[in-house]
Amino acid sequence: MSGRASEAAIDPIVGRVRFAVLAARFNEEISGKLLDGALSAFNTHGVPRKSVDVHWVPGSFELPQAALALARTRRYAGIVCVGVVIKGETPHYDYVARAAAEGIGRAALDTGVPISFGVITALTEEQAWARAGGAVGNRGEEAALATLQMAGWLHGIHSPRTSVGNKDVRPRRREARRGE
Ligand code: DLZ
Repeated sequence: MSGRASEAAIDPIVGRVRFAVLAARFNEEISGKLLDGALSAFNTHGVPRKSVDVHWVPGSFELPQAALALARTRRYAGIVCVGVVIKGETPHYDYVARAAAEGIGRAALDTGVPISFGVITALTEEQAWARAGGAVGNRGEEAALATLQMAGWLHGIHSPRTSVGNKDVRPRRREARRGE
């Protein structure tokens, strides 16, 4: 995913809501670049730095628990998780990457708060750098755009103008005016 998030979807929520970025400290030099990317994406779309809280956790394994805790506060319209998991000599990589992906998804489903997955899972450090603002983009920036789009979309489907409830009400009002 690249480019700008849909302005129509995002405009109604910007300036009125808060977001959070959760960053995993493991491989901090690289995850710091993902955090920068996420903050830059928010800024590009009119979300000022003061409307974004940044929280750090030790590693990507801890991202789901922290995301769930933040989502349950109901303070945030969306949360971005960033982390960097790099394959080592043991299967540890698989456990951490899988726990992060599944746990973040579950936290989003359980709470209804958009929580995006800006976690790089790379075979080498070089691959990770390429995805942290290098040749392949910035996964943190992309994740922030996804959170913005989901938050805007959720706002849209809950808006009274688009709800089925109003469509049902309008004909009844007309009927009432005609004395039916
Ligand atoms: C222990 C560990 C290892 C080996 N590798 C990574 C990694 O590549 N990326 C990452 O974000 N975290 C790693 N961790 C730390 C775990 O996420 C976690 O913090 C510890 O296992 C403690 O629960």
